Amino acid sequence: MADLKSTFLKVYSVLKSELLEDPAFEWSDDSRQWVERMLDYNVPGGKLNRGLSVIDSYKLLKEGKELTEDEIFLGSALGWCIEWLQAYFLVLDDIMDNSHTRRGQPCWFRLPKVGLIAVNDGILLRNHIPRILRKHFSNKPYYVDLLDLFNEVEFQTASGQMIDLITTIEGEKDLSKYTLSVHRRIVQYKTAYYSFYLSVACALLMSGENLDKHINVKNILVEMGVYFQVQDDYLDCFGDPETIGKIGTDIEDFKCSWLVVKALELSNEEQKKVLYENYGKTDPANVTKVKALYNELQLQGVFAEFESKSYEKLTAAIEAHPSKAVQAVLKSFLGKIYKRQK
Ligand code: DMA
Ligand code: MG
Ligand code: MG
Ligand code: MG
Repeated sequence: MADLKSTFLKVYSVLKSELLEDPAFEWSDDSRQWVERMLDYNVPGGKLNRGLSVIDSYKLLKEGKELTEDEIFLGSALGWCIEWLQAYFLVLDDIMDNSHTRRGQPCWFRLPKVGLIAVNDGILLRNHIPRILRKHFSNKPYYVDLLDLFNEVEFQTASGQMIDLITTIEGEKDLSKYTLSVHRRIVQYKTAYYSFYLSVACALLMSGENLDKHINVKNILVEMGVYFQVQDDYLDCFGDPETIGKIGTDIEDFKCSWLVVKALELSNEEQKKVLYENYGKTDPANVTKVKALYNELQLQGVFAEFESKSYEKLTAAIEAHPSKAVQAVLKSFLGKIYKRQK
């Protein structure tokens, strides 16, 4: 495992060097240095779960057959494309969510020299993906499917982000709109496709599979993604910022978080009034009142129950799948996130 990770990180250096060799930066060292610093700051510093899962999944699909060096490189390159996609979305997400820290350091746009240049950096990160794919996959029979997959998943994620953001528009804040079905729609789109389906879909394409034949796998992964984002919503309030590497902003941002949806469900009229008066305000005194209400409603326990129910349901769905290899892929994913603290 440690070995897989170090191989994976070596592939990052290769891909980075290739991107930095672009004629776009030929005339200026400053620009090359900017991109290098921007990549190092935003791409490799996360848990790398999504990226590593491509190789993991591919291995399981090959049912124990030793992978060639070429296969390891290609699987890693696809894994990095997912990490690049994630970096692109996070750089922009932190601006839009007005966040302060990410992965234990200030958000990229918070650096005094960066500011809103981060918007263009996000666009650059996004444009690196098709360059990596063209360089390493243009001779593969599944190249077009790969491009189509990344485009589709990017569209889904951006659509989820849009729904997440327009529910918080100033002057139209309305807690009565926040239901479990609105929450589900947001998180399915903003998180599940890119965080769960994409890695497995990449591994399936590399194995020569047709994605249209794996709708069931996709559905299970989307459910897992929804569960993962509920964990993210939970950790935003109840997680340890030191451990998760970011400081929560969902209450201040009036987000349609799983916690506020549950709180609305469980509140009496008086408690609802507290939510309506304090949710979505930046003043720490308001935030404290919302958190106190979450505690009063024992949302930690409600979440723990949701977590074990989700685990049971997902395990049952996985075990109903006809292929043992696919089961192994899905179980490995679930094992990585169950009861995660970060
Ligand atoms: C993030 O949702 C979704 C994407 C596509 C980046 P979020 O704002 O809850 O994420 P985080 O808690 O990491 O800022
Ligand atoms: Mg965010
Ligand atoms: Mg967000
Ligand atoms: Mg969050």
